[in-house]
Amino acid sequence: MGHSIWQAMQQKGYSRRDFLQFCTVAAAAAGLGSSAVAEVVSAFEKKAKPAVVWMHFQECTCCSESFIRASHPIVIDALLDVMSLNYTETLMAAAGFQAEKSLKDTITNNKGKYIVLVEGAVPTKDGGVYCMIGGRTAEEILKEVSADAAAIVAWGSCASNGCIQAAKPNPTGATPIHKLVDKPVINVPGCPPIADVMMGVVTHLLVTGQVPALDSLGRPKEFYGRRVHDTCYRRPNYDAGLFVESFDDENARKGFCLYKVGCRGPVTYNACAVTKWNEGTSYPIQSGHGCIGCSEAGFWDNQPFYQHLPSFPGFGIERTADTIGAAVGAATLAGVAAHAVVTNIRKHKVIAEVHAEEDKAEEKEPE
Ligand code: FSX
Ligand code: SF4
Ligand code: F3S
Repeated sequence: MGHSIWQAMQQKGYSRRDFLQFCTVAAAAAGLGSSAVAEVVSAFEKKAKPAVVWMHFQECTCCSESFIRASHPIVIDALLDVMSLNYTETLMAAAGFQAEKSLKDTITNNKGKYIVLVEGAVPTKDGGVYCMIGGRTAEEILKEVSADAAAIVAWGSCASNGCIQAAKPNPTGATPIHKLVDKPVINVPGCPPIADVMMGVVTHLLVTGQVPALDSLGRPKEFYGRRVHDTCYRRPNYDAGLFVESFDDENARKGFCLYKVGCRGPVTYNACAVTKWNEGTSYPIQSGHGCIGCSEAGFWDNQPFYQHLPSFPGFGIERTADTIGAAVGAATLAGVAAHAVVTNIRKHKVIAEVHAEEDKAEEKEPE
């Protein structure tokens, strides 16, 4: 402690240019405009490295794997340095008593100032025996590290809503962390969460020293304010009633909407269609697979994944979608259609024409 973020970066051999680049990306990731860069530079020149502990409970470590693959390696590198990541089972060099001491020292010497990042759910059945570290239960450790934390972040669906561990019949009593600590928790769901979203959340905490705006489920609004469906590039197909009926059919080849083969985009709040994965390369739907709703609570229990579920909990658009699909298929619609349906049919026609053109072009192409 004592070092500013800029000093810490200098010690690591970063140039002033690297530092400024880091500040620019950090400002953007934190949801601040470019006018805030100077402010961020000034803050990072003065701000002491915040102490951070990163806990691992019932999980697969993909959240960590995701985090270290954010689009800006320099930011992740710098973040891992500037955060003073004092305890994380998977990345730290220390082991055994030395590691436990580091955790204890961090939370006692930085009361009210340190950040807790939690990966994984916490088992509460049978005295918590299903996840123990250093002879203590995950629940005991979580409560201890959370008591004097400045902020608590739940990484991934496991920590946010229980995920696969909590799937029926939830044999270990896996519980999301917000149910176990009596403080607000920033939930960053997704199995795993998107690297750039994780980076954005951590950066926001570092830059502003404040919790980002959250929705009623404790999720940062900036990233979880819209459904995958709202920003999906296949949405015009959905609106036009153009659906994939089974994988590998002609419609799948044409990139139609995956709703009928199980896509949960309409009930899933996540930034996948905007931020995308692997440095903005793609996301499940873009690679031909419907969204399985991995950022929504209880998604493992809402199976089968490849079936479009009329009884899907809270699914308000189901009827609309089916009506559109049926309407487009019917030839006798003229005159009775509402404006929306007319629009959809018009879109359907345009898209059908485009595809007919494509088919013609393909036919003409020499073998
Ligand atoms: Fe859970 Fe993290 Fe799923 Fe894994 O570790 S959100 S199991 S992909 O990623 O906690
Ligand atoms: Fe995209 Fe799925 Fe919505 Fe279709 S149902 S538009 S594939 S999110
Ligand atoms: Fe998960 Fe759906 Fe995104 S499955 S990764 S929320 S597209």
